[in-house]
Amino acid sequence: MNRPLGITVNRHISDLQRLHPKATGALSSVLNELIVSAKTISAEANMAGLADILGMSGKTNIQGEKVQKLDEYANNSIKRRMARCGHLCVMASEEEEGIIPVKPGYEGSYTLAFDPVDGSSNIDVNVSIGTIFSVHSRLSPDGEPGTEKDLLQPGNRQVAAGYIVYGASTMLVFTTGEGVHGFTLDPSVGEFYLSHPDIKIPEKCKYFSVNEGYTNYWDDRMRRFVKYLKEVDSEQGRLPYSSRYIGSLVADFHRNLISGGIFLYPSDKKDPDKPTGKLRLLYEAAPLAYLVEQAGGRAITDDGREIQDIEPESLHQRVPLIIGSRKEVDMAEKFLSGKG
Ligand code: AHM
Ligand code: MG
Repeated sequence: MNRPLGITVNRHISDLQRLHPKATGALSSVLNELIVSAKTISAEANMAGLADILGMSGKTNIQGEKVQKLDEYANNSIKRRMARCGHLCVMASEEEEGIIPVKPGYEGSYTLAFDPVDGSSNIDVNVSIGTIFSVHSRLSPDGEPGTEKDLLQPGNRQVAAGYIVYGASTMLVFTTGEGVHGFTLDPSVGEFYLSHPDIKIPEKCKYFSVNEGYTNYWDDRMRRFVKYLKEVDSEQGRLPYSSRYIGSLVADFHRNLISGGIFLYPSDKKDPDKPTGKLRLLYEAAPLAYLVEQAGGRAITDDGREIQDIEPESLHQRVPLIIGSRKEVDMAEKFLSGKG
C-alpha cells in the first residue's frame, strides 16, 4: 500500500526549531518525549475495554474525585518518561497533590504541568477524552531541582502548550507561539502526520457548549447570556447557536476550535467550596487559552479577566472559563459586565 509522504510531527518540530537559530533543541526534545507518551496512552485508551483497564482504581485524587485506571496509567506514563527526559526541572499533574520532582541529575530548564486524562468520566462510556500539557521556562537557577514557584507562572509566559484528543482518530494539537498546528495519528505506523496546519478558529461561531444542568446555580448575567445565544436575533438575521456539550473539555474545545464555538464553565453557587468553577488554571484553562489566542480566539473568566494574565496562587487553583471564538467571548464579556 502506498502511503502519502506526510510531514511527521518530529519533522515539523525540527522545522520550528530552525526558526530559532539559538535554540538548543531542549524544547523540541520535551515535545518529542511527550508525543511518545501520547502514543502509548492512545494505544491504552483504544484497548481500554479489552485490557481490563476500565473502571475505578479504588484511589481518590487531590480533587476528591475517583481515580480511574486509565488516569493512573496516563499519569505514570507521562511522569516516568518526562522525569528522565533531561530537560525538565519539575512537573505538576492534575492527579497529584504536590510537585513532581525529576530524576536527580536530569534537571533541565523547563517545567511541565499536565492533565493526564481530561474528561475521565467519559472513559467508561467510550466517549472522547484527552491529555493537556503546558510548558514554561524555569525561574530558579539551572542545575537545581525545580520548585513550586517555577510552576506558578501565568499563562502568558508559556513556551508551549497543547492537547491530545483520543477520539475517532487520535489528534495532537499544539503551539509554541508560532500558530496552532494539528497532527493526526496513523496508528498503523505509529506516526503523527500534519493534518491541520495553522489552525484559525472560524470567525463564524456555530456552537455554544455549557452544562445547562447547572443553570439554576449561575449568576443572572450568565443566564441572560446563554438565553441570548438560544434566541433568534431578527435584527442581525441570526439564528440560535447550536448546543453541543460532551463533558470532555478537550473534545468540546477541539470541536469549537475547528468549527467555531464558545465553551463556558462559569462559577456556580452549588458548592461553596468551589465558587470559581470546576476547571483548573494550570492544567486546563491556561494551556487552552494559549492555543485559542494563537488561533485568533479569546479566553476570559466570568469576571472579565484574561485567563492568560492570571498569576496562579496554587497548583490546583480553579477558574471560571469562557473560551472560544473571539466575537462571542467579547459578547459574553459585555453581558457579564452588565452591558448586554
Ligand atoms: P476531569 O479533568 O476530572 O476529567 O474534569 C474536567 C472535566 C472537563 O473535561 C469537562 O469540561 C468538565 O469536567 C465537565 O464537568 P461537568 O460534568 O460538571 O459538566
Ligand atoms: Mg481535566
